[in-house]
Amino acid sequence: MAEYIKYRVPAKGVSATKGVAELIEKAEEDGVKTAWHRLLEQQPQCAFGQLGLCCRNCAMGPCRIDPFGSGPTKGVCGASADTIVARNLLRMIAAGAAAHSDHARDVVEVFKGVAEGRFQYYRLTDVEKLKSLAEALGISTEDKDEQEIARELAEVLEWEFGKPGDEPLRMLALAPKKRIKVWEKAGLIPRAIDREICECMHRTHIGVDADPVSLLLHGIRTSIADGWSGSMMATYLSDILFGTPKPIKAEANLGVLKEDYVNIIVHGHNPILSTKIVEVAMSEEMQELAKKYGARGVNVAGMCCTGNEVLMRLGVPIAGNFLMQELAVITGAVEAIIVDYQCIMPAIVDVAQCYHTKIITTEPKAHIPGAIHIEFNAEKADEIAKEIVRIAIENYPNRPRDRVHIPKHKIEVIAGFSVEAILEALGGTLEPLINALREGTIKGIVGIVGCNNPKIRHNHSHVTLAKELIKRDVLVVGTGCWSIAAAMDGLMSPKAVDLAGPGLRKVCETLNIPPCLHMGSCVDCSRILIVLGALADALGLDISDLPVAGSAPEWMSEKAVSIGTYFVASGVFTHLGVVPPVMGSQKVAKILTEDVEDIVGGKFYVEPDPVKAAETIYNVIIEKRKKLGWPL
Ligand code: XCC
Ligand code: SF4
Repeated sequence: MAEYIKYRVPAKGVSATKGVAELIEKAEEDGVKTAWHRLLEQQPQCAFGQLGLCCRNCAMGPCRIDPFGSGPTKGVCGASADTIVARNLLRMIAAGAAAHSDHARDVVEVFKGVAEGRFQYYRLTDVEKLKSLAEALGISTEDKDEQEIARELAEVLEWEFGKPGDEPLRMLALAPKKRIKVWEKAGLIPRAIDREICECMHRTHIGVDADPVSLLLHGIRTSIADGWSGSMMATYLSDILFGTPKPIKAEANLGVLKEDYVNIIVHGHNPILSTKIVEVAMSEEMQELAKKYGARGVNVAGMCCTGNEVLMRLGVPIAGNFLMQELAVITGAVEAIIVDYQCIMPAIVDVAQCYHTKIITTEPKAHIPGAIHIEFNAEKADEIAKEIVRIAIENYPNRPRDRVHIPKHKIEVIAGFSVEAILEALGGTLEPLINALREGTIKGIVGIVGCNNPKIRHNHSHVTLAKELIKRDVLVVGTGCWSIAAAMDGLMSPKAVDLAGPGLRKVCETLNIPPCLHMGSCVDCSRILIVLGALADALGLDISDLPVAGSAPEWMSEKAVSIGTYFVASGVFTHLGVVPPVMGSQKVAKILTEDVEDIVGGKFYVEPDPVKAAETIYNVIIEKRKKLGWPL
């Protein structure tokens, strides 16, 4: 079903990642549209929407505020630009926090099933971590076996979502005391995760909260519930179930697809499914079955964050990040893409119709018309995974051999830098890192996270920002699609130390780590929070005093809005490379980029140019060092 391509994409300039341009060209030859093509068709995009000035929260609307002041200044209900912009942003935070936390809920459910002995295909892998989390939450572990501890922990964590009353979230026990004080003072302590998200929806209903300040403060509270509880739980429990990541070698970019193998891609976010697919696909039985169908075996590769999950723990190669999901199909060499949820473009089903790729959805809450739906459940995990892998293998003979093109590019990546792994690299204590920071061998640490966005050059801001920072002796850590971009650019290979400044280089060589550390998937931004908290505690400081910053240079998802907000809430100076839809209200823009700092010690900073952003971020780090009296 080739489509008429009205607007061609200038393929050469579109991406900083090797192999992307040639596949966009192939797409056009094959008559297939990608996100880049559809973005062109969307032009001009609605300016009211870009400014955040459009409201359709009730049926008296939709209402739009004229940014130039000559048209309406209020919606039908009287809502001002400030109210509308703040309400829209709050809904974005709510959706992002909901996505992370509902993912966490799914992991908690499996964890609970394992604790109760109901799910034979999963087990408690990292018992140390289980115990340390239980103890941190005040659950005594003495004289209890691991199942018992897990059962008690599961119960506490389940209540995080919907517990009644005003007691703070239990997971906040992992946050530094100084931070808690800041949040207490500002009335930002989240109660239950679902409650905060629900309250976002309530406050933004017509005729409830009209004050941008109180709306945004609730957004901050909701994001804290996401970062320090929802996402944090997803990370901790995934580690307990599947093992805490350790440095592991793998490969990145579309060149990890193999010409004469059955290629399966796992895409989405939840490791509960993807880990099983990998295990089953790698089994003797499935490898043999693939041979029967004329392939040399089965090859599994990851995409987006579930790709990060299996890369970090199992060394599964990663084929690409968000904007490369369609390109993977366009190679013509992928038998199946198996998805769970989040960041799955419905378009992959359309693209797949032009090739032979089967798109298999697995989640009751994520169906895509035109895909094969095989519902996953933890009780029958292995059987279902086998059924899915078999479909992929049986599809191998249908590969359109004359239309296969796998770009040659792939590169070595060292992933798996969990907090525990970083500590181990440091010899068991934070001391060497603290000394390096204090002496100025490393000037600071920046966490770069987030998506791709076809509005800007694919992966260019991700890698440029990272390179600009490491050459200034700033250690870069990160997650999500950033980490895949950095991996594909070679920034996570030991050779990347050549790009680091002399101080960072020395540290990396001593510790045998790359200058950019892969800390995992989107929910693993929580690992960054833990590192920041531990550094602050060890130094007797608050996170907002540390020479650190955050960045989402190419963000697009609502989850990224929630992450950015909880970084700010945690006291971090946070850069956004894509302008958020708040410019329709000077007041909201000022609160987010200035005033909020007085309340939580962090703030947003918007700069599309990654080189300029690096300079500003570096200057902020230097300012923080000055205040601490550390050498510059
Ligand atoms: Fe999605 Fe996590 Fe964004 Fe990538 S980075 S596009 S959210 S996969 Ni989180
Ligand atoms: Fe318009 Fe107010 Fe309804 Fe929004 S809530 S659509 S601004 S009337």
